[in-house]
Amino acid sequence: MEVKIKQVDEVRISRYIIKETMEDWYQFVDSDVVIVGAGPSGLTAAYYLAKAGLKTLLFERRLSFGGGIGGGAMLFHKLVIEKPADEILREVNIRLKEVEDGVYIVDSAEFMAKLASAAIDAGAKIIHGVTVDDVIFRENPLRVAGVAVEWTATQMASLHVDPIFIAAKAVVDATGHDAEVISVAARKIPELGIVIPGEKSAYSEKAEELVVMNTGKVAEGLYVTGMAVAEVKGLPRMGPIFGAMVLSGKAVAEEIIKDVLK
Ligand code: 48F
Repeated sequence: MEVKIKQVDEVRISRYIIKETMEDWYQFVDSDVVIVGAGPSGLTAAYYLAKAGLKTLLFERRLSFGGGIGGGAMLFHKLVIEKPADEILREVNIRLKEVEDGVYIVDSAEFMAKLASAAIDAGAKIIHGVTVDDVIFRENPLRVAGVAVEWTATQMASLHVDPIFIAAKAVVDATGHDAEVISVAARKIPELGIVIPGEKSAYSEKAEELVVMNTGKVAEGLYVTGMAVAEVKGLPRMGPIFGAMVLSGKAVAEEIIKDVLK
């Protein structure tokens, strides 16, 4: 097959990549919202926040989307979603199979891809390979004012490299079971008065509602969503049913939209 391909030399390839990357970092160094973690709750929050017009930056430690979605249940590639979370999935064109009244099965690859795509299309900036390892705080009033970030690769190599900082009006811990951001804030800023009881064992029916009900602000400027809620509020886990994750992502977005735009 004969094909005429535009010729681009290595210097131009490198220059374009460096320039465009730095423009993104420069623009987002002062964001409305920083979300930590591209699992189901973080991606859903990013979608609704960006859709509301907030400058939304999401950092994901890995080079992939979806957090726990991709692993499904014991690597089986289907997950359970229940009413009313199905409305959020339908909004981003994820197909569902109803297996009983109000209970649906979703394909994990489709779930990850379409949720991430919707967040990006809404205007959220997602940067992979970056780990949030600390927060910025301010006094009078006491608040969380942003995050400290480092390349995941730098951390994995145990190199002693200082981070850079990103300012934000709201920081969202969507890091899943370990609630990494709030754990750091609780340890390093005791004045915030955050005590972390830790997640309880599985009780799926109860856990779904409890996680959504307890989603939201934990300190000025600091919010929690998804499984991090269970860790921070001492709630049971629920396993491979994901309704609460997307409902929690939407709930945290709604609270931040009110707080930031007031
Ligand atoms: O774990 P994860 O999917 O969090 P979630 O949105 O959803 C939980 C469910 O997947 C599942 C469950 C539901 O029943 O139990 O576990 O609460 O996604 C968390 C994402 O955050 C990234 C991590 O790689 C994952 O993709 N992450 C964690 N810590 C950091 C981080 C960090 N410090 N910096 C950047 N990314």
